[in-house]
Amino acid sequence: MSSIITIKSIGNQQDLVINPPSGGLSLQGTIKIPGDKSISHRSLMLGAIAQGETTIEGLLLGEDPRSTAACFRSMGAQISPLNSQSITVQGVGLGNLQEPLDLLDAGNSGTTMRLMLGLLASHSNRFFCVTGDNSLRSRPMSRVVQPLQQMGAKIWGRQQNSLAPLAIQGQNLKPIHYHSPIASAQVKSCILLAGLMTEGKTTVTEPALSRDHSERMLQAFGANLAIDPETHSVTITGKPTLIGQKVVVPGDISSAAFWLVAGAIIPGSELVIENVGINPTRTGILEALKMMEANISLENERIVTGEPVANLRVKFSQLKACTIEGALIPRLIDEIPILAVAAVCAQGTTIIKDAAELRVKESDRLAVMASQLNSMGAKITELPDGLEITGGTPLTGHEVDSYTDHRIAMSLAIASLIAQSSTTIHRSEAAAISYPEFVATLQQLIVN
Ligand code: SPQ
Repeated sequence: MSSIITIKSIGNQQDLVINPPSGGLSLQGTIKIPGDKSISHRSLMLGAIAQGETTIEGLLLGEDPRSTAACFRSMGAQISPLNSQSITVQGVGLGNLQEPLDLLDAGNSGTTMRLMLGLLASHSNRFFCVTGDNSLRSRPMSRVVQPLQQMGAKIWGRQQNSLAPLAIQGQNLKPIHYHSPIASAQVKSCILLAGLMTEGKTTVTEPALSRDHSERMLQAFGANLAIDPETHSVTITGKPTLIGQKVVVPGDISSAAFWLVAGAIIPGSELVIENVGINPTRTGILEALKMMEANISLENERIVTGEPVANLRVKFSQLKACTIEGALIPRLIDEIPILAVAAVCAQGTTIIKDAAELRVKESDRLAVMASQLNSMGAKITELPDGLEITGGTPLTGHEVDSYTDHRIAMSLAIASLIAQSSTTIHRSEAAAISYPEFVATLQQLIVN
């Protein structure tokens, strides 16, 4: 490691120290990024409940998919060790998940817990207990427990069955039409997975379109879905035969986002990020950065097993403030922490609103980004549902904390690259949830 980047281990925790040279640095190079986290979870889950073998190329080897794999192994699916880019899953067949002998531990992963709940609640005559780490045990589960209860599910937990640990007595469920108050792929996917096991047609309508990886993959595995794009509604017909598939996981645009912003804000930078998933339900980050006048181009656009993919080239340019709101929010929800870093470097005042969901992620991402970037000299005012960021003030190195949130850890690392002195990011090991190679890639790209 160069003297610009140092890692200090304290027990299980890591401090990442970033000390940019006085003359500044730039980032240059061509990189690959890890597999898409959302698609990785879904490929493991659908592989586990399908008949026969599923092969997965490019699975994210991060902590969150490891939690999903461990849960489904303990319910009978055979999943090869997550130590290579090529994984095989021998599925148990729809309805055949076994009752696990112990707790199902979703770790830090909201996707694992919420999607899995739809499957567990609909496996009759079996009992399950699900839990997670400190962060996940404080995240709201009522958003999936309530619709599942409307289908007839029996679920118990703390605070009116809204917090994990949750106990589930599986039932034969009845189909419903659920109008979700929030645009959430986890809510939508949970209900669709419960609908898989339920006789008849189960429909979910959401106020704006959330990521549609579940819909795409369910159809590829043989489920019968009807999608109405005008009303943001999806209907699943229960009890299909699901057959194992070959899945190729594209690179995660949420991980690419750190490099898109780094390349855009650090003078002299030019980066090519290969094989990035550009599913339109995920490309809000590209639209937001375009509004900010970032210099980003898409190259070699193609379709890989049903998902659009491209190489992304980014070059430094002076960014301008913009407003990010409305239906764009669900299409860039996980990129708002790193967009806040972009806004700190933009001319003018950027407004982010309609993003109250960020308060119930792995951390309260609005409060944490505002407090941590302000401690480095940024001018950010927290709004109830967003942030108001006045750009153009130089950042100074400081001690900051990830609050054990992977996206915060990596966003603060990118902010540290433009600070005028050394920054220490406490609990930076959180990055391994979605991007284990983040620091190594950063190291590879630095030119000074
Ligand atoms: O899985 P988890 O912990 O909820 O992860 C996050 C993330 O930042 O990686 C959110 F904290 O991503 C969610 C995302 O915010 C992953 C996801 C999915 O795969 O379905 C959907 C989004 O959440 P939601 O609540 O909007 O459905």
